[in-house]
Amino acid sequence: MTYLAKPKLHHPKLPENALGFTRRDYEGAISTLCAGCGHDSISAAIVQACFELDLEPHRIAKLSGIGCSSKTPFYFLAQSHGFNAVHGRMPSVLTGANLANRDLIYLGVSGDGDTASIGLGQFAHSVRRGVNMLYMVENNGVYGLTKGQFSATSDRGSKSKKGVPNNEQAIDLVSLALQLGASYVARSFSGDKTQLVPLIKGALLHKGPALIDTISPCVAFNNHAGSTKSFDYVREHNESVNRMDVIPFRAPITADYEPGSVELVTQHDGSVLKLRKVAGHYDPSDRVAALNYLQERQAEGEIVTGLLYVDPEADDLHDYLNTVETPLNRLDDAQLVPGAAVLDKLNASLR
Ligand SMILES: Cc1ncc(C[n+]2csc(CCOP(=O)(O)OP(=O)(O)O)c2C)c(N)n1
Ligand code: SF4
Ligand SMILES: [Mg+2]
Repeated sequence: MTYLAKPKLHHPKLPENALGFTRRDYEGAISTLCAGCGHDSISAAIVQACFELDLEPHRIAKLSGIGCSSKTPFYFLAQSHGFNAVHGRMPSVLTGANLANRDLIYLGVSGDGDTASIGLGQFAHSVRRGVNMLYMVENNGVYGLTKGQFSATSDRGSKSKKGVPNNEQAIDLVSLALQLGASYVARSFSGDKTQLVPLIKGALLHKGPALIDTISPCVAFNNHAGSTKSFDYVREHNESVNRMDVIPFRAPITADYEPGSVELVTQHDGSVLKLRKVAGHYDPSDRVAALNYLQERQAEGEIVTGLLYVDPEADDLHDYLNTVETPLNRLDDAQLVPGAAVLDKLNASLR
């Protein structure tokens, strides 16, 4: 694939993070997506989140499938590991990479077609297996790359650009991820960077399968009146349950809030999710209540956004498999092939 590299020059006064990197060091090539595409805003949010978290780019692995959304990893984190898989097959490649090297931060980027149509099985199994990752869906309700066919997340009754209604039931990826056992589940909107950046930061620091379903309007094929994934429709129906700040483990927590109005969730690495409640008494620690709430609000035509569920104590695939702390790709031959005596002992223990 050809792409245009961004010029390396930047303003000398551009802020640096704790590693001495500027935001530019987290960027990628110049985007070739349509001007105004929601996916570009998500790329910008990922750049900002990684810059603010002081992440070392070589510690991140970004993987994707096929689609306009899956092209976006070319446009951020140019210094990170990357793999562009086959349509709908990103989750299994990510699972394999994660098993081989548990030390990297895994960022899977996908589209609604890539995830909810051809890749539905792969998505489901990666989540239920507990793969430690941020699975980012850039959800526009259409197959953008192949010119705007309805995808499986397109709402029933939503109209195509030419006025044809979608009669099929939509798959709600947030509800699905909750049912499958995801331990960090959020929905956001590409047009709301203030909400999206902290959600990405929290998910990157989370241990376990994290899903962010980000509604990301396709300006070429799904941004008209009659679409439920257009900028106007999402702005009008967006109901945020909370607003989040992320406090990395080394930063002190300042009490600049009224008691009871903010909930602090400490994650396994010591980072703190500071949740400012917006909608009544929404409780992001209750999986069943989250599912019910989503169904109720959806029936009222609302699009619920925010951090919908988090289990800060979640285990991941490596815990389930009881793998060693050392990444498997760093074990030497003697550790990988312990010999006949060890095998005999193991067999004897199973008799
Ligand atoms: C096996 C296979 N089947 C079909 C296609 C054609 N195809 C390419 S992208 C795409 C859909 C992309 O939709 P989505 O994942 O929602 O991404 P978007 O372009 O909307 O961001 C399809 C059907 C393909 N590349 N490979
Ligand atoms: S076709 Fe749609 S999804 Fe693809 S780049 Fe253009 S606006 Fe974005
Ligand atoms: Mg799509």
